[in-house]
Amino acid sequence: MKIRDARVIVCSPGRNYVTLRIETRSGLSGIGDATVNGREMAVAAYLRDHVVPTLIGRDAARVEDTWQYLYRGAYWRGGPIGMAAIAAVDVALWDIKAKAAGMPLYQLFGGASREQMSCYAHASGANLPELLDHVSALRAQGFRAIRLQCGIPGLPEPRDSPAVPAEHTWDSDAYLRFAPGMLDAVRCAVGAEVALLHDIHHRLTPIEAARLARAVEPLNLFWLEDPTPAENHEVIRLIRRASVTPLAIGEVFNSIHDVHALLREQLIDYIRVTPVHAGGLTQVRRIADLAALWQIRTAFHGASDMSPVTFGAALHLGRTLPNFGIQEYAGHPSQADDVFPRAWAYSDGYLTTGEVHGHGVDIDENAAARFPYVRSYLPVNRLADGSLWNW
Ligand code: KDG
Ligand code: MG
Repeated sequence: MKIRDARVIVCSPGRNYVTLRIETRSGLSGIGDATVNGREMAVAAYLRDHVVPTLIGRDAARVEDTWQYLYRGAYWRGGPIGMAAIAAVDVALWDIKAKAAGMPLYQLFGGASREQMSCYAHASGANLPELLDHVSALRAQGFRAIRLQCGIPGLPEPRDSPAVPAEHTWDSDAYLRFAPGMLDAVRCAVGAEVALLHDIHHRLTPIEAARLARAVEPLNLFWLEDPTPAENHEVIRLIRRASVTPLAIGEVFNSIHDVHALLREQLIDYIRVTPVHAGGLTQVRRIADLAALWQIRTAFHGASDMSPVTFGAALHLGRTLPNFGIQEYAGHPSQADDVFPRAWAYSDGYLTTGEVHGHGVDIDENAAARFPYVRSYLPVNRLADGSLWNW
């Protein structure tokens, strides 16, 4: 099963996605996602210029060896760009392996532990009434777990510009005055049984995060996410000592080495890595197994910049894991439906993999060509004094 060709497809059906297709001489092909939001062309170039030339003629069946070859062979290990490139190759090779075996991918990982994966949706609003309306709409679609994000009263409107990152204003004091009441208002509106989540997006100091986690304890949140910048794990100890509100961290991690201290010290309850940014299924399986030692469950990152291909991969893995927790599901732009035909589906609060061989997601390259790449950036945050903060 030698690799005949590999090509990178960059498209923008409502937002940018980078996809790698690998074709074998036997006629099988598989695809993987390499999207790094806001830095798409860097990973596309990494794949085109440095990875694809080394793949031609390799045995597509050697998934682990190819992972090691690209990881060790680069010498410069880790990082979002290199690991997303490895992930795209890895997921495409797993896709081919499962197609060659004539099986849906979850069968190669030991078979189903569950039939469907519970998931959470995103509710947001410029203000509390808008947020509550969004929550009601999601409840009507069957979601039983909802992430809550809300505009903070008194902060200026974001300054948008098409050419450079939008500039938002951040004020941790205003946020901390508002957030507990906002979460309480939703809890009162939906009752005790709906799982409520909130993402702090790396914006607080350790002591601020500890205060918030303690203040919202009576609300029985499903989790608080990314309370502080992700680089320093030691500060999570302070939050842990202050509160038993569950914590979810890890969407920006690329490596098993980024997670093991958090897992070993039981500083988190949910690990948020995703196949695309953490080196594909080969490494994320290892991370999930390591997490299981401390009863830490998975919550693979599933914002809309994770392409439908990453969802296919994540759901097949989630279907097998004993410590699957929940899958984030923020949805995709409707234009992506034509570009990425897929077997996975949402219904009544759950996601299913489907039974198509491989990971069940394909890319229609003609449809993709109708949506050329559009340069775009994530926003940045500034404090009132003009200095930069974490967005
Ligand atoms: O590209 C950045 C997004 O994926 C991120 O802002 C979404 O934090 C996020 C989440 O929890 O989905
Ligand atoms: Mg997040």
